[in-house]
Amino acid sequence: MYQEVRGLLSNMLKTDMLKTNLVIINNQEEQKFLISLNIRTWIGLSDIETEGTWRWVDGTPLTTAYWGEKEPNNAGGGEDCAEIYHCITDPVNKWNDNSCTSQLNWICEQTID
Ligand SMILES: [Ca+2]
Ligand SMILES: [Ca+2]
Repeated sequence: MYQEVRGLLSNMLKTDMLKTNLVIINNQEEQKFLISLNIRTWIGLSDIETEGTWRWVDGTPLTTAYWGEKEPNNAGGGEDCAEIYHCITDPVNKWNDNSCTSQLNWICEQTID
C-alpha cells in the first residue's frame, strides 16, 4: 500500500512538474541570473520520456547545457529532472539531474509581450 501511494504521488509530481512554466534557460545571461539568486531550484528540463534525452518543458531539445562536472549521472537510475545546485563549485556549470520527487524550489517563467 505504501509503495502504491508513493508511486501515485511520484507520478502526480512528475506530471505537474512538466505542465508548469518552469524556467527555460536560453542563454548564459539567463543561467547567470538564476545562479545569482543563490537558491537550489528546479529548472524546466527533464529526460523523463527517454532516458538520456533532455528536453525543456516546452518540448524543445536541449542544445546549450550547463551541467556540473560528471552530471547528469542518473544516480540510482532515477534522476530525470534538472536542478540548479549552488553547491557545485563551477561558476556557471551548475546543473544536476535529481530525482523528480525531491522537494526543491521552483522558478517559473512568463513571457511579457
Ligand atoms: Ca535520467
Ligand atoms: Ca545527478
